Amino acid sequence: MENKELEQTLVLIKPDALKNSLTGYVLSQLSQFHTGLIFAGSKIVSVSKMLADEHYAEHRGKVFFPSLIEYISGLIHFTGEPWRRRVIALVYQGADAVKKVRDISGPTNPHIARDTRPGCIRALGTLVPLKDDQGNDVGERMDNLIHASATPDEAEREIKLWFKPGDIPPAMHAYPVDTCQDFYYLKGNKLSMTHEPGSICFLAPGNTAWKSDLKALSNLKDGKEASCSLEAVVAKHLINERPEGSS
Ligand code: 3AN
Repeated sequence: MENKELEQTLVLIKPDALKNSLTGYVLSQLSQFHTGLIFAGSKIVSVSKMLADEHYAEHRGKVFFPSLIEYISGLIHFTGEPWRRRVIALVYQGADAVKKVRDISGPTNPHIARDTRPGCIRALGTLVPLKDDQGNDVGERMDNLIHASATPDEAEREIKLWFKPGDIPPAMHAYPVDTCQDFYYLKGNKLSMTHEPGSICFLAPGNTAWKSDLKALSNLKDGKEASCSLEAVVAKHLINERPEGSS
């Protein structure tokens, strides 16, 4: 992003914030009056395993990863209420968007947030001990209410993961888009260029898509290395399209 005035960042208001009715508080803290930032996108998202896994890809294999995926998917805070399992995904835009929102969010660990930055949003979060099958402490889950992109590069990856270009007004697009020329289908977890029974068409000729996604798909279909995984391209196209687990 060359024009700093157009810098964008991703915010997720996570299930613990929704459960505790903190949405209004978070939006108020991030309002244009306080931050100078404006909305570029917003959506209520039922978070699939595919989306959660991709969002937190850097933490795969860590002891807290399974619990982190359950947390962002709403399974922890809305166990018996699947219809309430959502996050609010937002794109904010403006000068120094990433740093401004990170500052107001505060440190990742809510206890450290309380100690070092009282008043920041994550100071209202909680730490939950994680146990193994024998009941031994193996770590903790950080229920910290809000996700905020850590760097402009991370913001680009995350915004493209959660939002299609069509979710954001064209004049606010921060990353190049292009028109899709092919049909792309998902069959199971495989990419296919032709329709087969049970396959899902996630992009069709004429659709607007992130240019980097189209490049990645073109490479993946040719068996070449791509800048991101198939799941990172597909997940956003399946948001709110069908219940988790159905094909
Ligand atoms: P941040 O959300 O501040 O950018 P990341 O990206 O390092 O922090 O971590 C993403 C999420 O993973 C955090 N919000 C937190 O819920 C969880 N997490 C990160 N590090 C740990 C850890 N050491 N123990 C437990 N959970 C963690």
